[in-house]
Amino acid sequence: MSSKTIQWLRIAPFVAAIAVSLGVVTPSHAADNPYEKGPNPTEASVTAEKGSFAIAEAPAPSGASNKFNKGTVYYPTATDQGTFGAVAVAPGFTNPESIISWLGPRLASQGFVVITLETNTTLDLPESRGDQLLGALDWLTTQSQYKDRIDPTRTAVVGFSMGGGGALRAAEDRPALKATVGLAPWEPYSAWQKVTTPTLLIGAADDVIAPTGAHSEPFYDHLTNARDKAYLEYNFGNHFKPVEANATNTKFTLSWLKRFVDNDTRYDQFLCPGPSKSAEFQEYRNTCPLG
Ligand code: 9J3
Repeated sequence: MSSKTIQWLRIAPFVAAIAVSLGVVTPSHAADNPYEKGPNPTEASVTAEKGSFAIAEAPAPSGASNKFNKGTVYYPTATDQGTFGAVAVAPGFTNPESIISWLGPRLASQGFVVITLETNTTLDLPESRGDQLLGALDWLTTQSQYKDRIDPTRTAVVGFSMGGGGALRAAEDRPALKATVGLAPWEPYSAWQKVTTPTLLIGAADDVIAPTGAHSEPFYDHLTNARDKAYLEYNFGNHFKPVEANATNTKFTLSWLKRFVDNDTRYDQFLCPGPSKSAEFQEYRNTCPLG
């Protein structure tokens, strides 16, 4: 062995250590972001019916908490992936839980613990729905048998129609929420200046129950203190378009939750710059780049 080779062997471990500390060499696949879950997203993965995680579902029974009625919990079964963010989902006026049930498996299989709700009564107003969303998150993160799977500091709310108004009410009451999504949100009140949580709204041009000009659009305008916000409007479709189990609703809802509950910037590509006006979309307004 030449003396040059011996010299190299002596310093090699130090060179390697410096390379690792400079990030030149990645010792394992560990992500910089500890909250990041699942493989790199693609257009196919964000629009899919199922993500990469195996999930289980179980009832959140009536009587589990006096802060909400009951619902269903969907959760990734993996226990070697760290803790997951938690998401509560509420339906709208007169709706049973089933209208939003599709979001349970879609979101859970992408790496969230999700609770979908059957509201106290189907006639509850948005404020009550907001309280129920928060009550469900509190039960899920502190009392339920799923609590050890969850990071209680990373929670979000999603709602359809009066449930969407409820999601915004929840964000107004609890700034610690990491993300809010309103699907065809409905609420006569629209002074959302207190909301700081990043908020996504999805509306449809032919909605006469929660007309975008009276709900989503003023909501977007009045969310002046939201860290980030986005508004997607379908160019067609009635009140139920934003709660349809389709690729677009999945992509935007999932990407918003990934970006703000998991700090997962891999999903920025689906939100920013976002779609242009087209046959499908009347408009997309946003605060890109996302902060
Ligand atoms: O689906 C909804 O929650 C719409 C809200 C609504 O119809 O309010 C009427 C009182």
